[in-house]
Amino acid sequence: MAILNILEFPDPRLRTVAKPVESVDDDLRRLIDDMFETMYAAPGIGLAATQVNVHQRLVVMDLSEDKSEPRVFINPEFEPLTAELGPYQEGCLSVPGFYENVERPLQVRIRALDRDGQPFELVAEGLLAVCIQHECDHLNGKLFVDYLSTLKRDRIRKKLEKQHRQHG
Ligand code: QAP
Ligand code: CO
Repeated sequence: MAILNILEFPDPRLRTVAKPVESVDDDLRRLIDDMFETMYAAPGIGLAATQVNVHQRLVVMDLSEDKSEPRVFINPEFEPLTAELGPYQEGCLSVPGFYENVERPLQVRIRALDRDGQPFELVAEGLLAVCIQHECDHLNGKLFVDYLSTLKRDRIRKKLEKQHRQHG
């Protein structure tokens, strides 16, 4: 297994729209394992392939406290089940050190393929609903900072650019 490099805002590669996975094979499962290792090492609770510069529609997630609930979403899609929005303080491995409230639909239906290529469906609310929407945004080249004011986003961008200049 390997720990992969995580792209950081404002890297333009984070704006790439990912392509659907065409075949759920051993190569893809190796990538999935590397993404879990990368996410657990960070540590994080969700990681989209876009963040490791692989532009395929693939997300890994583990919302447990003890790495006991790994979840894989291949070609994930969601539809809001309610018009009601709620705030959640989001962070992102690609925006390290910054956390801001984002409003999203509170309940969504998720459809995806699992690591064997089998379709599954689930209804999510709470952190799972927030996280899948945040990760699906990555696959479409979108970041949580895009929901903030230009002022807040520019402040975050400048601080991260300065850090990148200081230590590569
Ligand atoms: C996305 O985020 C998420 O700033 C996953 O210094 C987050 O795993 C969805 C992390 C919150 C919903 C709610 C962030 C690690 C991890 C940082 C993450 C940091 C170190 C973020
Ligand atoms: Co993120």
